[in-house]
Amino acid sequence: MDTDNSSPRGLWNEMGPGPRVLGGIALALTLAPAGCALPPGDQDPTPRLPNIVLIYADDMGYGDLAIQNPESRIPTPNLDRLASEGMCFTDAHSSSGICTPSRYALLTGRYHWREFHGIVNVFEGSVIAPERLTLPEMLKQQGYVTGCIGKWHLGWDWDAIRRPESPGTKLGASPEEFDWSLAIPDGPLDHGFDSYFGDDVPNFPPYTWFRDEHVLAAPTVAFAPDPVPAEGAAEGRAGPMVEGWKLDAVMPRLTEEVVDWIHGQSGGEAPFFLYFPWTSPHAPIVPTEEWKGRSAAGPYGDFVAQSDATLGRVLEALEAAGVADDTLVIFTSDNGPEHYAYPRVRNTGHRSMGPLRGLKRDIWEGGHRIPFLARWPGVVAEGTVCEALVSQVDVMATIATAVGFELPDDSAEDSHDLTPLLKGVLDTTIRDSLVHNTRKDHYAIRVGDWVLIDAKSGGISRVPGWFAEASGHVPNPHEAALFNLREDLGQLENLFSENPDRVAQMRSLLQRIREEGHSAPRLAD
Ligand SMILES: [Ca+2]
Repeated sequence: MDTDNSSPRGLWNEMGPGPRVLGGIALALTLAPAGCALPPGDQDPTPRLPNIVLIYADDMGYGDLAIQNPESRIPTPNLDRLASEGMCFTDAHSSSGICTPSRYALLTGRYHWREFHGIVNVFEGSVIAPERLTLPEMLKQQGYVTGCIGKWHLGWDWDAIRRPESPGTKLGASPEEFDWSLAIPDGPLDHGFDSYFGDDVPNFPPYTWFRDEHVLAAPTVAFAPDPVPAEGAAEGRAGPMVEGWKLDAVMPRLTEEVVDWIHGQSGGEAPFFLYFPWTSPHAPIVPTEEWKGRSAAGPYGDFVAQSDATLGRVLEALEAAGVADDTLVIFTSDNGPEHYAYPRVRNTGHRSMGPLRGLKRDIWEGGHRIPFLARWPGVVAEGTVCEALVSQVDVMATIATAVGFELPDDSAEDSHDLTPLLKGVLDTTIRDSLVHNTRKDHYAIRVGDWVLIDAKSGGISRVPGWFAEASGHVPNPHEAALFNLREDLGQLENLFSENPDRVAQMRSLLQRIREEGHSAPRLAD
């Protein structure tokens, strides 16, 4: 087959002799963007654009997957299966060590720290500017049906439904402060999704279901956790709640909605994009009765095992709908595990952080090196392990290539195209650098095997003394820390003082990336 290799849509062919379906996709792209009917007589039997399912776990650690932690105490058969049927990236990173910034970067292909650092707090507005191109907006332009089911946590325009007489308090708002009958703007539907179902943030008010831009039921009472979590705190912020709201009903309901949504796409003309950000295993740690005791890692382990079963339901639904072979499934997590991971090591022997140093919030590896799996039948070879440095920021440019979309210069400014890796060219370097950041003025940069923590410590989460001692942590006598991750994945041996030239180069590169406003290869001067 002949396609124009000079066009972005021919890129798949330039990558060499991939599986045949790739050529089919490239041809389909060249001939007809998705959603455009071909003229009579020109009907092409080649496959349409792939469906895309992006599953985003919340606070799931690198060591929570049995396939990358041989000592895991949690059964994760469906994650294991997804990895065995696709590619497991072992050096993949979220943009931040916390929720909102990582989600922003995933859905825009841009480092969060170019815009902000913190999370969207209770009743705060959107962090996505109206003109910012998002992943679902890009896919809608290519004819996709786009759905978001789960944890949004990128903000809404709450002021639009706030009653005029409201005192305007954000924290602990009473139910009377809002007119719950009104549409809430600037949420998922204003940033590229055709539909939304979820509870926005599982531990923030309002504790109620959202369907598109409305709440399904007005919250009328003050939050009280039910059930009280068996591990960790509920972490539920004060505010309005629907009477009878059950924290352990959230993941089961989201799972049912996702299964129904996938079946609803069956036989549809357009390809679909489903973004399924889980509320688990983030606190409140609330496995259902059915899942209690199913792991050897306590209630958290049970919650992860239950979440793994949710993944199984998604994979089953794709098969039942007859689309599993035409669907790219990506599974990843927004940041490392919460601080309950430290006592869990002592109590159960399970290491949610695996071999990594640090947890959620940290710029140590444990804060942002996360599980990352991709299954794409006919494109990604089964059972592949990819050790290349990649980021969730790269999802946007990668999918742009898959769907034949040419990214404008003012979008996805930090996104690198992972297509060669997915196609099995594993010895290529896609990323020669990656910036890690959670808090303002607290950065690290990765170059090859080296990571420079450009601060006294990579830690933000408090480390219990017993854990630090058992792990061999020692105080850093220097102003920064340099590690060779190939030889020292646990980040224990600081090579800062022995490598002044390398440190200077890495600092200089970090400064340049921060100042230039972009790092994507396609935007290089
Ligand atoms: Ca999170």
